[in-house]
Amino acid sequence: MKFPRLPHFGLLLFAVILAGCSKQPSPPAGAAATPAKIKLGYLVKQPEEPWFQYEWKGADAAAAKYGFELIKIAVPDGEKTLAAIDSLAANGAQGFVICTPDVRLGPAIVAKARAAGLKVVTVDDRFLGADGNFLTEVPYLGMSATKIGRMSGRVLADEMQHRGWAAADTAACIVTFEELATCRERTDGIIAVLKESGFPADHIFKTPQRTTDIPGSLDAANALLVQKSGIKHWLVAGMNDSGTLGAVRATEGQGYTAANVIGVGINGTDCVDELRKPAPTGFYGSIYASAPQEGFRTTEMLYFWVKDGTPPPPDTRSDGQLITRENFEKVLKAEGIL
Ligand code: FCA
Repeated sequence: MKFPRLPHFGLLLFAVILAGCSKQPSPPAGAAATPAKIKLGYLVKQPEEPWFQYEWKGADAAAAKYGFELIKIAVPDGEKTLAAIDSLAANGAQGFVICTPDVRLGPAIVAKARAAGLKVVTVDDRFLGADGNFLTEVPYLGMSATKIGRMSGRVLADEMQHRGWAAADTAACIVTFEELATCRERTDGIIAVLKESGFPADHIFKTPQRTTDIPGSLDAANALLVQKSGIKHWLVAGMNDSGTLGAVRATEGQGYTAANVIGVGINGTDCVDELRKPAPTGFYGSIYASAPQEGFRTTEMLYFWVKDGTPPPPDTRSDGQLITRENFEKVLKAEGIL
C-alpha cells in the first residue's frame, strides 16, 4: 500500500507545530509533575535570645537537607502570634513549630491553626488547656527539665564541696519563673539535689523573676541579696543562662567576687560571652542542651508529618551536658555554635 508522501509529511509537520503550540503555556518539562515546595513556619517568643537563634539555625539546616521553605517569625505576644498564623496560611504554609509567648494561648493557637489547615508542633514551652493541664494532643519537644535542673544542682553541690565551703555561711539564690512548667521543673530539680546533698533547706532561697531576661533576674536576685546579710558564699542558679547571669551580676553589685560565687546556668547558648571573659566570674558553667538539634528535629518531624502524614511522637525530650570555661569551646564547636 502506497501513501502519498507530501500530505503525510504535511500532517506530521502540522502535528509537531500543534504539539509545540500546546506546550507553550506549560512550565518546563518535568516541572508540571513536581509538587509545590513544602513551607513550614518557626515561631519563637524571644528572638533576641541566642537559644532561639540557634533553634532557627538548626531548623535552617533541616530546610536545606529536606528542601522545604522555612518561614521564621518572632512572636513576642499573643497578637503577633495569631497574626503570624494568618500570614503563614496566606503564604501557603502547611504547618509550624512554635515556642509560644504564653502557654495559655495554646487552645486559641490550635483552633486557628486547625481552621487554616496548619499542623502544629510545640517546642520548649508546652501549651496548657483551659483546665491548666498540658494539651497532650499537640506534639511537643523540649528539655528533660527535671533532669537538667538536677544536673545543675549537682554541679553546684560538687563545686561547693570542691571549694571546701561550709554550709553555715553559704546560701543558695535560686531565681524562679514558676508560671512555666519547664522552668519550674528545672528549678525544683536544682533545689531537690541541693537538699539531697545535705545542703540546709533553710539556706535555699527562691526569688521570682518577673521577666525572663537578665534585667528580670538581676532585679529578682537583688531583692533577695539586700535582705540577706552575713552570707559569705552564694550558690546561684536559675531556669536558664539569663536567669543565672542576672543573679551573678546582682552578687557583683553586692560586692561578692568570683571566688565567693558559684553560678550555674541552663541552655549553654546564652553564656558564651561570659565564659569567654579573660578573668573568671561567678558564672561557673551551664547545662548545655542543644538548641540547634531541637530546631532541626522539630522541623524534621513536622516535615514528615506534612509530607507523608506520619505524626510526630507526642513527647520528645533533649538531654544536657555541663559546659565550663574549660570545655565550652570544644562542645560548642562540635555543635556548630562556635
Ligand atoms: C524556655 C526558656 C528558654 C529555653 C527554653 C528551652 O523557653 O525561656 O530560655 O531555656 O525554655
